[in-house]
Amino acid sequence: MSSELNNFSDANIPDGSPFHIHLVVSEWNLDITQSLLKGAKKTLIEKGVNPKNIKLSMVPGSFELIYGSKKAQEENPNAVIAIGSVIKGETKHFEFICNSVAQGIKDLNINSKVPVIFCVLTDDNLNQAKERSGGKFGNKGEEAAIAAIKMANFHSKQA
Ligand code: DLZ
Repeated sequence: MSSELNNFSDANIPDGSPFHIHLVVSEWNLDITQSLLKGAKKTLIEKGVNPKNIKLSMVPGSFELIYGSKKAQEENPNAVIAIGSVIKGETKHFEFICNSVAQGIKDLNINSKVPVIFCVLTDDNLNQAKERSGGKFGNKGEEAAIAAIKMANFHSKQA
């Protein structure tokens, strides 16, 4: 879980064994999202989550992470992780997708008790995406897994 720019504390990570985590993964830029998924799953299991309690749903692109995460919330897991990779092109599509996904996932967090973790890379180019999905800046999927366990624990204490 190391990254030069990692601001998460490794300390006080709760035991993941009670938790059910639902991963929603975009197929767009699949090499990147598969690496993020691998990092997230590995970390969840290392922190005690039972592999049987990790559910995976695929969606076509990052824009669909909003709907996919909403459907995942309805199954009442302890947390959802939305995994995507948006890479800047020559048009404004990048801004529309990034803003929509960030806003959409923010809205899901406001409107449901089930936390949704934002694991969507928004990079200028493929190299930047590689650096953050298992390269020199670590794997943001691993960080998302830690965030999911911490938020699942937070939720269980509020209930
Ligand atoms: C259309 C599109 C483009 C141009 N770029 C990306 C991208 O970099 N990453 C990503 O996850 N998805 C992209 N998409 C697809 C949209 O997210 C969405 O799947 C389509 O617009 C259909 O709603």
